[in-house]
Amino acid sequence: MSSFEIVDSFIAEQNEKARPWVEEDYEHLGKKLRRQNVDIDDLVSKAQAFRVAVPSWGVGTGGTRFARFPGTGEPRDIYEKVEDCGTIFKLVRSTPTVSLHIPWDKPDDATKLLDFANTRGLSFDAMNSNTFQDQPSQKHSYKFGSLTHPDKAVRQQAVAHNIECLEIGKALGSKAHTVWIGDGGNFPGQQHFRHALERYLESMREIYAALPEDWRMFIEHKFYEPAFYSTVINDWGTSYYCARELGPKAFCLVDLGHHAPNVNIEMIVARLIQFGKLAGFHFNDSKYGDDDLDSGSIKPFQLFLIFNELVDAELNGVANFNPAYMLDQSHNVTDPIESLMMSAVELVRAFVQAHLIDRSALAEAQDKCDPLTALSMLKQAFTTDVAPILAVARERAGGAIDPIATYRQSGYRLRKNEERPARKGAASSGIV
Ligand code: LRH
Ligand code: MN
Repeated sequence: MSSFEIVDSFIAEQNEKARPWVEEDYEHLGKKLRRQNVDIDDLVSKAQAFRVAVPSWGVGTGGTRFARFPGTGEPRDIYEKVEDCGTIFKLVRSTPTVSLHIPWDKPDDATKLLDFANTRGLSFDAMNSNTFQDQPSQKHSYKFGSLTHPDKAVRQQAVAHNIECLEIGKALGSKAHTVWIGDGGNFPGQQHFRHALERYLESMREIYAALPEDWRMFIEHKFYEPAFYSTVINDWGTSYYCARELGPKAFCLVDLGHHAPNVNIEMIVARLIQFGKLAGFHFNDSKYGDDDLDSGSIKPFQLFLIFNELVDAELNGVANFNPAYMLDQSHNVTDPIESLMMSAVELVRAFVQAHLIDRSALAEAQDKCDPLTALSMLKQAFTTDVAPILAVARERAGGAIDPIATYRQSGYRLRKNEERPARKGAASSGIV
């Protein structure tokens, strides 16, 4: 049975329905922006150039330790995950890369998988290792850690797994490797803080030595979970120290959900940009812990402020500034494809709004110690409805003016439900 896909003619047909409001709103916004000496078409080009990677583990339904409520037509293997990533890319046009997680996505035939992805206009972004779960055939358990485990044999096993990820990534054309470890302790005294970090660096130096010349290594910090008392790579400071220690190919990745509530993440971003060590992002949103909620769904102003720092660095030609943008979310109660599309749109929205900031007026207000004028420069941009720009950017790139409506109208999920009967013992494809 051939697998159903949304064809370009169907997207064009749906776009016809939405065209009247887009053209009217686009023209109106164009006039408004012209008064600010802003060329709306220039912003459309910027929106079209924006790119964010989709996490393979994001297209399956996620869950919590309490429960997972599987959706219909769930992807059952890496090919169906890539197929769904292809559908997202077809509709929103800003997600041409997929970030894989090993061993969840370990391909039997890397070349076959690469062809399958390329046929859908996709390529592979940063690889992700997994030493936070024990695999059935594994010799040593990661219960008490992986790259920082007191037992050298366990550390060596974790190092070997990361090097295997590099080999798979090389075959798939990836150019970066993300290392997040859950290593830490649940009790005071359980871990020697300094020794654990020394063991981390010893292990990471071996992985770094195996990194191909043109690759980057991304260190991902997280303040807690799965360890609930101490975490070895708990904050950006520790990550930055390690990236400096490891060398020029090591950088610090900022997962938005990996910070204590109310931490000023946009300031951490500014620091890592200034220090030339910003790897990029795992975008998501959260209210309490590492909730992995949809980007821009809880704190859209924070997302905008983060993009304000990124656009400022881009416009000022900061050296070494080449951040990798990825989504890292868990979709427990929505259709993952809809959530990922909406999240990708929210990132482009924040990016375009950050390009609307009158930066000379902002700098003047900052130099004149005029905080309210400074804030109003940001708020003016943040409160500008750029939806027409985002819609035109998608449409000019062959995508959908209204991705969610077009996706729902297509009946894609129902068709996948017919094509993807549940497989006995198939592992869940989302984060649980
Ligand atoms: C850890 C994390 C990490 C991934 C995992 C799926 O919380 O953010 O980036 O490996 O989620
Ligand atoms: Mn992450």
